[in-house]
Amino acid sequence: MTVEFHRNLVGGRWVDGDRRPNTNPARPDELVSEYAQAGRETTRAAVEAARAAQPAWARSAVSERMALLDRIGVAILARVDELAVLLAREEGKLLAEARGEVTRAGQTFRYYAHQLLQPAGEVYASTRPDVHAEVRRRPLGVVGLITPWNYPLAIPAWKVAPALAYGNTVVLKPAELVPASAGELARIIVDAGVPPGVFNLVFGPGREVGEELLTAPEVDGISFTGGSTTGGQVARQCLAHGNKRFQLEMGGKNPLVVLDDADLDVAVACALDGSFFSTGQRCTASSRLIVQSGIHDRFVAALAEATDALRVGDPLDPASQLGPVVSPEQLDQNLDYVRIGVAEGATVVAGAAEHSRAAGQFMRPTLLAGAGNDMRVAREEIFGPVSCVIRVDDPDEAIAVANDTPYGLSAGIVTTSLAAAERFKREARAGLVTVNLPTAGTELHLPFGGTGASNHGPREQGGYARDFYTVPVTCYTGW
Ligand code: TXE
Repeated sequence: MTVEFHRNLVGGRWVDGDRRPNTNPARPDELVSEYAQAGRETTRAAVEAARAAQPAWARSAVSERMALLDRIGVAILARVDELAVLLAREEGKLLAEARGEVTRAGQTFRYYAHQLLQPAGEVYASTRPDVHAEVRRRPLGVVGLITPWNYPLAIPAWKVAPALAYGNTVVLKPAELVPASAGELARIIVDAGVPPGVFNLVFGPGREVGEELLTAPEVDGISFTGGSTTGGQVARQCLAHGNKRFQLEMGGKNPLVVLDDADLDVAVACALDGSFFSTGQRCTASSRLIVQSGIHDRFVAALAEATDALRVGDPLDPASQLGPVVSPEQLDQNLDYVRIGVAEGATVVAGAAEHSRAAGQFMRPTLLAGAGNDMRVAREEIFGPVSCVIRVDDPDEAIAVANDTPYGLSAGIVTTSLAAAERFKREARAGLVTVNLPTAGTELHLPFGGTGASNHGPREQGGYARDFYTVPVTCYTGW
């Protein structure tokens, strides 16, 4: 396979930098691609190019922006198979999941092309005679988009597409672990005819390249997805440097409640998917399984059996059900958490308490039973294939435990009671609530985001994305 070299994109030019390798987590010796790391200077040049291009892009015809976004979406959809293999090789998710992600990215661009035909503002009755009152939207301006490694194409797509649609210019900084998907996206955007400077791409570490975006006076807003600690740093920098608008999508410690009246098969299927699919590397993963005592033992036995039956292997092998952990550091973190859980009194009922180095970055999905909600494994985001079971006595306790977390992204319940489901939708403190479905799995036209430590700022995705990427302007006209 040819090894592509991805460069930074600055003002329509491909810009070199220190050459860095991008490896395959399933086979760490295999080079997937190389990329040019940007320094502060290249990042500044990207910001300046975005600033220079912004006024003309904001004035461009809606038909021009629609056509560009549609061409980008069509180009992504035409290359689903090829881009999915690349994504699976650099991030480690299963080929089927990677195909789904690439398809989602293409559809997202097409969706925002059509969103531009939605009403662009609101007209109000004025309380004064001979006055016309309206609310218009103008673009936020130059936006810095900082993205994590777990959705290398979908997350950049759901930030870049609305940003461009609503007349902003963009500097995208993807995570260092997944440069190839972002590099291919940039090529597609250029080939689709984006004007120079409207879309820019810079590769490199958060501490250097990311911080340059946070501190640059020409940047009006930052949309960030990543860990909560990093999110806090992003917020502080944005406030200190020009009071930039910021939007943070961060971690989760998502509960899945299983009540005594649940269908056992549905409960096990939801827990298995939510806890372990995508190697547990989803911010919407179910990492706390809160199970009522009447169904508890049957549930744990059935889930442990299903967990042990999962086939962990190369993402390109269609027989695999779980790919590798994304990096050696993330693997160490996951294994540490298993040890911490056991030391705190939980029991490993599926998966391996010990990990063999011969397994490389492949980790058995691990289920911890007998956990308490005050244990570190129940409070901190692990971001790997590790889930814990917490036993509760009744629905009141289940909801109290579900809500006892600093996070609030996603929360699920498995029940056959309509009343219990309705109560959960009302009382669960989360931005996403699921009933008889895994806590992960969302749709592109609906808002996505959480509460508490999971989120700051307006929702992403769907029509709600406009709230971040535009500024409402209230206009009064008299005559
Ligand atoms: O995330 P980071 P990482 C969680 C998960 C994981 C942990 C670390 O728990 O174990 O975060 O993963 C950029 N200024 N999530 O290291 O560090 C960074 O380069 C500006 C949850 O990938 O938060 C990358 O592009 N930018 C999450 C992006 O921020 C900075 C998904 C995210 O990096 C920066 C991924 C700085 N000071 C990880 N430091 C989710 N919930 O979706 C880093 N970056």
